Amino acid sequence: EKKRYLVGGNWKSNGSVTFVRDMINNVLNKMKFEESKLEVVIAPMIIHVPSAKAMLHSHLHVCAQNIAAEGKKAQTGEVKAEQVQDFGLKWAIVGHSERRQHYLESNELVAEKVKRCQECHLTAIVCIGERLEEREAGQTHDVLKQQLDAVKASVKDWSRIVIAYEPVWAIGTGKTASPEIAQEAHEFIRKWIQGSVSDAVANATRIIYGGSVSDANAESLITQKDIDGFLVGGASLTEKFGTIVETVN
Ligand code: G2H
Repeated sequence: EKKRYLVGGNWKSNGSVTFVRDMINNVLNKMKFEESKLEVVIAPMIIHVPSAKAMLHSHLHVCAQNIAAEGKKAQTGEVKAEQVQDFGLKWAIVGHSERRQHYLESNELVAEKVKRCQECHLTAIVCIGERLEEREAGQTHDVLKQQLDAVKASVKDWSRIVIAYEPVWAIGTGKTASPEIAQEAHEFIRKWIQGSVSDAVANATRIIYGGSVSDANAESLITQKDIDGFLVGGASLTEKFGTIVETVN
């Protein structure tokens, strides 16, 4: 039985007041899809979250791009899971490779953030993926296993976890993983869940692909057995996102 697909638009640090308004009115609110088959979430920069939430049709969910780890009371510049929850959001991206790379987020820190999401009933889109040199050294499975092992203890409710496989070498580079490479990694992740959690959770958990997803490659990826949706970066800033959503639907 096929689970509900998930497509996320990760706007990263892009967009302006005008962009947000136009993208929502001209593209996102015009998309047609079957909610029973597909869930769509949009992750704007935090400063645009309130206006996006007010403008988006209610079947499009707003997602935080990041949340604070457990910390001292005062954390200048951070947004806590409680505040994301208080604002009425139900989703957060955690452990994106750009944060792992540029903000030195370790597997342990990502695990803390996953825990915070669980405590605040946010569904976490947990990003994992190997770097080019790791793939070339044949370490892909080891890296994915370490990233998954690290978050395991943080998760009590697997229904609020989505795994995003995002090979770092395919992010924003225009190099998509081939459907075969992506499927192979997704199958490995599903088997990890089976072995580390349970068969039922492995079957129910959505494993989505991210890394230069476009209107041109969405079809060949989504037809793979273990690909349950996408996390879209660059293409989510354009009308191509609507085409990707239609393709998945
Ligand atoms: C991967 C992806 C979105 P892009 O980071 O998370 O971005 O589609 O631009 O490669």
